[in-house]
Amino acid sequence: MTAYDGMFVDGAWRPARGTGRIEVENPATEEVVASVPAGTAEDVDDAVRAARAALPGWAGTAPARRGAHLTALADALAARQEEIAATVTTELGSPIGFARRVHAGLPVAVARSYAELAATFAFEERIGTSTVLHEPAGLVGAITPWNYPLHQIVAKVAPALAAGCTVVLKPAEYTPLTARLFAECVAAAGLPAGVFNLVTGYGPEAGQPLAEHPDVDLVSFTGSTAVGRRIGALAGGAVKRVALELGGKSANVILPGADLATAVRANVADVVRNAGQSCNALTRTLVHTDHYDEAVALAVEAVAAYVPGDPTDPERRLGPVVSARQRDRVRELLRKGAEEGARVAAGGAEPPEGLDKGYYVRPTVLADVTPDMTVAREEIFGPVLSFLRYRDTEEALRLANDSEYGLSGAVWAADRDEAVAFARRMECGRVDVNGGDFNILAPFGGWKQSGVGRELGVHGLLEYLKTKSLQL
Ligand code: TXE
Repeated sequence: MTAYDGMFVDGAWRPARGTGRIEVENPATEEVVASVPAGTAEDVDDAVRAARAALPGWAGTAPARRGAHLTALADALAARQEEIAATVTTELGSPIGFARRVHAGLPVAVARSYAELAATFAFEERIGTSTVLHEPAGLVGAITPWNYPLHQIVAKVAPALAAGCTVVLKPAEYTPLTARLFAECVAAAGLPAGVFNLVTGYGPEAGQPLAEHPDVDLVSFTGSTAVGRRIGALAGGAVKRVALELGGKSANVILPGADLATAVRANVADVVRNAGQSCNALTRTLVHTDHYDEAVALAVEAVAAYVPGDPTDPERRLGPVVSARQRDRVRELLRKGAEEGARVAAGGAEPPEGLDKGYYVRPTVLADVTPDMTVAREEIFGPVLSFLRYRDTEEALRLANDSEYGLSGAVWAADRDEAVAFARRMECGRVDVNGGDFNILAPFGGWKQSGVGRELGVHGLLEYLKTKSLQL
């Protein structure tokens, strides 16, 4: 067990103000593997002061030069990819293969995309007789969750730095070790002191003071809808910019004539990925009543291939969920689903066999789910698919859009034009048509209760800029 000290403030590790600690648990073994300081409002104050002092210099740095710094940061992250992957596996429980490819690999690509955008974006443009300036929004308070510990950080910090903002980050209490590695990469890349600062801590003690801080110009939050609403209210009261990336209950619509086996297998892979802890997971599968039984049978067959177990095994595709709390939450929702009449076609709330340690959940297929059931409405954040049936395409669309959330969705059809026409009518921020790759330059963000603002690509950059128009 390693006890880490310090907050990364003003370009160096400095002692925390308080004595509180966060214990970091390995969800596969239930062992405490490390501890980090639990920050308080005083640590947040120090970090905000450093970020404020660094702001004029960084905002005044030529964008191409900021881009060069981001390239150095991407290189530093790439150099430590293996260590990052191992750390994510230890504190999140992600299977190591997925951790290498996605948790460690994706952020490098995102950081590089912002290095390029910093150099190529038109920070000044002409609109008719006016010159429009896109200026840094200021000091950013970033609050991130644990489900993609590094990606969530980079998806906020990289565009903020590209825009010329300075940042104070409060990462999730479950995954502070990855955040510390990120800070070490910032230092290794030689970014100017104070441009990026890290305060580890719990939400109410460190996150809230950051969101409330009068010297923070913009709060960017990813996490639960409950906390997001609270942060949105705080920001609204202070007339402060805010970006919120919250939960989802995304629909996967399989239209009649689509390749059922491909669509169902892809759906299972999508929901089991990261043990179901993805905000854009396609957790509601909508199938025509004529193909419903076959689709459920295909899903039951597909989930059998995902055997939960040791995430350090390179062949493993399903590890534990992040915490005892998350496991209990998933199990409780599964119990509720069964109580409300859903049929457990595979998996279920009982612990998986042969695993006496670790926060494992069985990959689960729920059939006969109706739109009013809790499992069809609430985000479960576990490896659970809910199958709903529809009788015609209009009903499929109604069901797909019958959610308080609107983060993402998917549609499958034999005819691409039919799929695109359906996708255009879905109420969400992103739709995968017949599969579709994860494009890191396309905007990511929610409609309805899934949030406000966008991440990734140029839309993610605009979030961290404010405009001024000069009438000439
Ligand atoms: O989230 P929290 P939790 C969903 C998912 C999951 C549920 C609960 O359904 O089961 O949320 O997860 C910080 N002021 N998502 O409890 O608490 C906290 O320290 C300021 C979806 O872990 O919202 C952490 O850094 N900050 C999601 C961050 O908020 C506060 C990803 C997120 O934690 C705070 C994660 C406060 N009062 C969970 N309270 C997604 N959209 O991807 C907490 N925090």
